Amino acid sequence: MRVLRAEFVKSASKREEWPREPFPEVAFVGRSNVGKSTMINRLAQKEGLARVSSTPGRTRRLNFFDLELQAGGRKHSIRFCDLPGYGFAKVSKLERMQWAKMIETYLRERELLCGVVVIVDARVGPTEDDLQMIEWLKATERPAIVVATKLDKLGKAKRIPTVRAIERQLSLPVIGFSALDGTGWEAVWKAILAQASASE
Ligand SMILES: Nc1nc2c(ncn2[C@@H]2O[C@H](COP(=O)(O)OP(=O)(O)OP(=O)(O)O)[C@@H](O)[C@H]2O)c(=O)[nH]1
Ligand SMILES: [Mg+2]
Repeated sequence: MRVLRAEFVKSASKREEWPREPFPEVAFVGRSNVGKSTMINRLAQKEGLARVSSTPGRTRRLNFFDLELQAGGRKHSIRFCDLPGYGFAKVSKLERMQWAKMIETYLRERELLCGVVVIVDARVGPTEDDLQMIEWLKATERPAIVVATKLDKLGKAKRIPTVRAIERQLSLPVIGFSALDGTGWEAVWKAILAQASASE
């Protein structure tokens, strides 16, 4: 499995701005600062592709990326969508409602969307917002790929048991990931490709 190409396409807030080429699309959702943009950069093997910030709540629009992956003897075109994080306290209620609306409209109406990567912090486990997102995706029949990230911040002996505990809590498979050391890179890509292939 090899990434051949990864590039930023555009930022969008309104539906009219969503890219039109019919590539299978995968969205990345999760709490603000959980590591969505960093995960995209790591999967794409391209530092600085998606903007990473030490200030939470920086991603305020939908950011689209086009990738080409070599896997299983063929090339796959896949589009990523980096969504603004939820649960960030330091913004006004109005702004939070606008974000929620933007995310919900996208997740509900984006026809090319074939999977949603829900990212949780391995050290924290699923928050109330994460649980709501997972329930909501289930109700709208959007397939969720749950990934527990920042695994490198846990002691080695705690990593697998922590991922298993989150699986039990959610009754869903969970992939352990670290953008720092690359744990889970292949597993996340495999899950994404499986969703993309199922939608073809
Ligand atoms: N140690 C470690 N740090 C990580 C990992 N992933 C992300 N980070 C750090 O977490 C912080 C937030 O990462 P971002 O990728 O900007 O998070 P985000 O979810 O895109 O945040 P918003 O766009 O604000 O919603 C940055 O300081 C990253 O370097 C990881 O796997 N391990
Ligand atoms: Mg981000």
